[in-house]
Amino acid sequence: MVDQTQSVSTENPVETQLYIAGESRPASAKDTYALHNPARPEELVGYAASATADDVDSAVKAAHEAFPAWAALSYQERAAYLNKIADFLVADEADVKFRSHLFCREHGKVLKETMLEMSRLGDRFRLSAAYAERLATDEELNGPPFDVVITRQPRGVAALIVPWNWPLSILGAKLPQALMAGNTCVVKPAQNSAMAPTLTLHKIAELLPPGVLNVITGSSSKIGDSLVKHSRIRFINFTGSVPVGKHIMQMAAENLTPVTLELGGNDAALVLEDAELDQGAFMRMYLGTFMSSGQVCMALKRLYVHHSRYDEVVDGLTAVCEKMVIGDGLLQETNMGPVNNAKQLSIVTSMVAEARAKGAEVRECGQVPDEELYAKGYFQKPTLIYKPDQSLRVVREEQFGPVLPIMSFDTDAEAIALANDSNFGLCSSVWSQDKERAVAIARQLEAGYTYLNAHGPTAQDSRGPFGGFKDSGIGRNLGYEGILQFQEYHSISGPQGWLL
Ligand code: TAP
Repeated sequence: MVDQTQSVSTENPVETQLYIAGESRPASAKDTYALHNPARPEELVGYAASATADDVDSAVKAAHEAFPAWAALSYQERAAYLNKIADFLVADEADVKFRSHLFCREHGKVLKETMLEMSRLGDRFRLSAAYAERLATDEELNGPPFDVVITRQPRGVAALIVPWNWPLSILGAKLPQALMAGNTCVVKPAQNSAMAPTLTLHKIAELLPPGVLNVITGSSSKIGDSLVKHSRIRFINFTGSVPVGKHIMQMAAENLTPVTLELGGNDAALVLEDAELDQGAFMRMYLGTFMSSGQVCMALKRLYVHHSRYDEVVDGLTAVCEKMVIGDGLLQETNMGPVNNAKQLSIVTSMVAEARAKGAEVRECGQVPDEELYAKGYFQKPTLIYKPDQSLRVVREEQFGPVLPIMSFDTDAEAIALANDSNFGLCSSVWSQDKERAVAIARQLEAGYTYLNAHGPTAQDSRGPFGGFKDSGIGRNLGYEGILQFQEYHSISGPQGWLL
């Protein structure tokens, strides 16, 4: 187990284990893999356990055995567990500091964001618990011909698969909901940001009956399919890329296991000619785009501005980007850290290179206090691409990095068509001072969530179901609906007067 009193430093690499059947344990083959700091790729941060297919089987069996007792609890009883977890997650200041520093060093994001993710996870536990009374109420239909009670039951063992980019917030969009619904869980964090999420999951699991929450880490190529195809898995909730989402759906088809898939996005923001464009608006655009170095599924990824306001938006947003300090996320003055890994960085830089080669104007903004660090780490400055052709990859594909193409439009109808001209449909935003016009446009956008005069994680309300149209996925997380996905409907009907 990790000694929480030690500092997170190169001399003290952290080591995280699996959590199965109420116990922290090494992988059965005793294997681990190393994680490095994306700001300083040569710097070792620690080792995570590298699970085997046998470990997956043990985790699923433990969850299966714990299921009947957990499912038999009332919603109020499960809500009490969830509220206790929410309190406990932030109770120990030294431990929160330890986990957020570790998170920062293994992931690259700035410290403020790691703290935001930690508190958001607790908030989402509390929110799920608050639905206890509503969940306990069955729907009733009076006859004739029959009286019907529509009840719901938990599905069983749920596999929760989490990506590296916003692992704690995303965990908060599926784990509390799965538990509240009465499921037991096996969670698989992503390889590239496994340790802080795993330590956080261990804390949560310790507060639950053994087997209710199990955690496996390691390479998806070794354990992914064993988890997804396991015959005792009754539901899969996956967040990640489109190709892996499709693969999981194919694997799940073997057992007809239902899936929720939250995949990528290529969110459009539409700035109308009547938008209020003050400093606050430019700051919200900046955060909506560049938070977590743009590695956010719901980030603003295509900015469409009415031609009459185009120069104003370019000037305002460029000015904000120029002030940002790029560097080590652990330093107070840093506004934006590195991209999480070399592969992601090369995807981003190749899109920028293509835009340059095809004649688009590219501006890399921001201040770099430590050029040596910048040269070695996986960094990309906040990058704005002015009026790129709509056919460029940086417009058509998800960048998942700190790059934003800015285009113009003439009419509302053109703006709506441009926003919807994408394989993705996760989020979108409309910026206007006319609320009726903004809402009317929002209703025509093919997206699971539309923000008004804002965009991205800081503008999101966790009570609204979240997920996407088209390639952005299937199903919804968060909100009341996010709990219902973890349950099966069960109708009970009888002669009039029997049930109601
Ligand atoms: P992926 O490569 O798809 O990985 C996501 C998770 O799936 C990781 O835990 C990964 O484990 C696991 N995985 C990979 N192959 C698997 C398999 N065969 N069976 C079971 N699990 C498997 O995505 P990523 O690179 O981590 O994240 C970036 C992508 O996720 C972006 O496209 C982004 O848009 C999307 N994303 C979407 C959302 C929403 S809400 N729609 C939110 C965040 C991210 P390993 O790490 O071991 O490979």
